[in-house]
Amino acid sequence: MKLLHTSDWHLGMFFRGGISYKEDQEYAIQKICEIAVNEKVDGILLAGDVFDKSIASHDALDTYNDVITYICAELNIPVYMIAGNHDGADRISQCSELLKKSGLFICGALEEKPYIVSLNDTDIFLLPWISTDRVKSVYPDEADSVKSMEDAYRVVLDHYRNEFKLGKKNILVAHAYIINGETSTSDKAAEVGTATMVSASVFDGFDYVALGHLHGPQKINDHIRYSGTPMAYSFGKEEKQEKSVVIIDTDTMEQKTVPIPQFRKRLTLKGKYDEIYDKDYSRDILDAYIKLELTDTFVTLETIASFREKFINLLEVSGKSLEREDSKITMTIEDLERVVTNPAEVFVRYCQDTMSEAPSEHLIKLFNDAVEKCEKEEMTR
Ligand SMILES: [Mn+2]
Repeated sequence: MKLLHTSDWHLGMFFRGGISYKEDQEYAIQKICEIAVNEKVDGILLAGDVFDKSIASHDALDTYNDVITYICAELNIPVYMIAGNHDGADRISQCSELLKKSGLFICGALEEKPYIVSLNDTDIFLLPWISTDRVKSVYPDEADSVKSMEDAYRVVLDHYRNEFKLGKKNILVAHAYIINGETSTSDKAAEVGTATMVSASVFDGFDYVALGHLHGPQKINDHIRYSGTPMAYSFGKEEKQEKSVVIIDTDTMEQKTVPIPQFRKRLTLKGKYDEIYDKDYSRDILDAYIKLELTDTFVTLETIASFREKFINLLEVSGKSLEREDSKITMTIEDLERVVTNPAEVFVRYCQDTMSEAPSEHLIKLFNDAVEKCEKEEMTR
């Protein structure tokens, strides 16, 4: 039997309130479906953070509905899914008993009875994101021994391991932060703190552990992998990661990764203003999610506005700061859009840019009064 492991779709994610990744996500997930078909997999393991927010947006639900229905009903490939720390555990598991009949297996919150789907030669164990509090309340008799996340995983997984059957392969789908796992900028916002770290040994005994949580694809040991996100969600390390899924053959327990083609590139361009502005770039770079690092230029709203004409998906610009000679500042498209609708902020930026000084409260008040007066005159005209 063959299984495909993916995670951290983060449906509904936006770039800091601005640009939606819907188009990119749908493209990447479509590619994952193509890989599933080409590889003739018998199931898809979706290891949490399906959504970006616990109360998923309309757009996110829209994509989820289309994609999951397509996989389960059109492709006839079952999906084995758990809630990650970003998902609303109770929300995503609505009607989960009913949905099993359609090939959608969802484990929302931890329950006392381990969630197991028994297939021919393989048992799939679903373990959602857990907290120490949840584990204490589900297993009150063992609450005293749960002092850390590590303890919590040991308690829960001992219950799971008690269900191992002779001659069966045991595959676990979980959402956890393993010590020494490599983080990316986009999962820093997630609950990646030392308090939630666990050692790889808590998963001992399972033939394969399909993990979600960290966004870079990585192999922890022969039995444990993070599939990573379907697309890059941050600059830096993630630009260089080749996003992929893992294909697991349960007969041989062989694993291989298959790259996921991307709708847009994501990259950082570093150099002098003129060099970057005058250079001819290929279409895929002009369309890419871009971060500019200008080495010789002050970052102003004008800088962003002018480069945005060249790079339509420019997200961030960093360069020299007017306020402090020795430091760098980074501005985002969101900053630009916010100031367009807030005249006082444009005024403050203007003073900073031209006079190297922020205006006083008094000056800002005078400016706001003047704007208000103009707006009134405009209305009575
Ligand atoms: Mn995540």
